[in-house]
Amino acid sequence: MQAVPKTQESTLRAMEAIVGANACRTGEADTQAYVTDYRGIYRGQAQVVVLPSSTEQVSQVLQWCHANRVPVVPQGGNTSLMGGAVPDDSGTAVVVNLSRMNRVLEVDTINDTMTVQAGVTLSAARGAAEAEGRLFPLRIGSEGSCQIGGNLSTNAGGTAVLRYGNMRDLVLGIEAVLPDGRIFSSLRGLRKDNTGYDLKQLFIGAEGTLGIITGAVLKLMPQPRSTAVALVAVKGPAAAVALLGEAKRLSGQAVSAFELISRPALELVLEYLGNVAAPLQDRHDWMVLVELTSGTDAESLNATLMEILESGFGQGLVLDAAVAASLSDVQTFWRIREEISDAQTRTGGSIKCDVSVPLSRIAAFVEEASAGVLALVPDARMVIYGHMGDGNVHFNPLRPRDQAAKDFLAQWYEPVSTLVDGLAYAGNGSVSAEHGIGVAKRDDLVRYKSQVELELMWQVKRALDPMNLLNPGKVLPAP
Ligand code: 2HG
Ligand code: ZN
Repeated sequence: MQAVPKTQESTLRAMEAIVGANACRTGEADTQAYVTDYRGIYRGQAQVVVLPSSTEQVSQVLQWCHANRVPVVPQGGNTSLMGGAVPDDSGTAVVVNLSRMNRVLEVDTINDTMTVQAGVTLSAARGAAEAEGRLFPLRIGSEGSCQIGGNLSTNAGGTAVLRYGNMRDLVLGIEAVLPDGRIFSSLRGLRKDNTGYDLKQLFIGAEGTLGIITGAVLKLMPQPRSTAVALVAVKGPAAAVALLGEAKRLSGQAVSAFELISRPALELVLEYLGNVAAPLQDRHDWMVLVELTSGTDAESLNATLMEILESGFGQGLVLDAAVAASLSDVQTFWRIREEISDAQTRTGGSIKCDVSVPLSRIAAFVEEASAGVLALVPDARMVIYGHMGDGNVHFNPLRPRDQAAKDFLAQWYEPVSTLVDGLAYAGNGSVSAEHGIGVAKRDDLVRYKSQVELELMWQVKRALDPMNLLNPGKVLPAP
């Protein structure tokens, strides 16, 4: 059923009555930050942006919008790369931004869980855990702005998935408000609970199309006692995968990150950062950032790292390595990795493919896709990097230096991403490993999902949101 917009005045009055006038934003200047994604690619409009301060308020907002058939766009830190958190340009939607629901409600150090409101930023959640000697292990570059509700809604991944899993693996309970305003709550923090369908999983990764997540119980881990990091030049993607195998064999569970970095990715980020020295003296085509963390002392962890590197050298997998000698080195190595995304945004003209394949196929995928793209665009800078340890790479060809971003990006869908995504799909992979679907990848669902999967997705959507009011137009293509 088509959403019928109310006039802004009546919507505004209703919203003010629920959340208070100071928690409503209208007009271009005051809503701009909420209707535009952070890269400035997706620009929409909203009748009003509301910033509720409680689950009860979110429930009342949704009840009103449901009764009046007003579409609702849930929003956390607005860091989606896929346009998933901003409204379309029809101006009919109410944006519900969760930023004011930013309280850590409880850290239970016996149960090793933390109960938070959805608007807590990832860095605040990590900080609250750390203050109690615990680790909340999700780690992504946008941690200062992204929020737990958004992390859950997109099933965020990042650099620690190899060891700790995606957001889906890190949550024990959630609270969510349904499209009609009813409150679903499973904030129990149980590691065992086989009482029928695990309904909370429906909302995780649904990108706000089935309900608005308002709170969560998260799993906590012990803080590692030691960390060892190295930037390692490897012979190629296949050598990187073999080195990962060695690292797992020699360190048990200690590998906490294994990030591939191509030479154009490193060159780009060093150019962007300006004042950071290259950790390795020579230039190499392929590198990996290896991190080990453990509950043992630093000395034995460093010895394990050296053993891995020596084995890699011995087998001809490793060409050179820079081992972090201090905390500041660790931070610099990570900064280099984390800033690659921003370096691309600043340069402009980056075709983004966020693909995953089984680890056994990742080297062949990277090699074939690189050769394929270079055959199409010989001067493209092959910015390829990311979470190789879990089978996910950001395969982001960048415009040649002398080509305008607009001209390069004209080749995004055809032929570049069709080729890259097609190879990933053919290798039993995914065309959106961790960034979700939003609007950017919506049409790809039709291309890469089976009829049965699409039908089931629509059946779930209709069961929970029969009027298609929650984040309409996101994830699911038109029925
Ligand atoms: C990362 O791993 C993020 O840095 C962003 O997932 C990747 O900008 C990108 O393509
Ligand atoms: Zn990533």
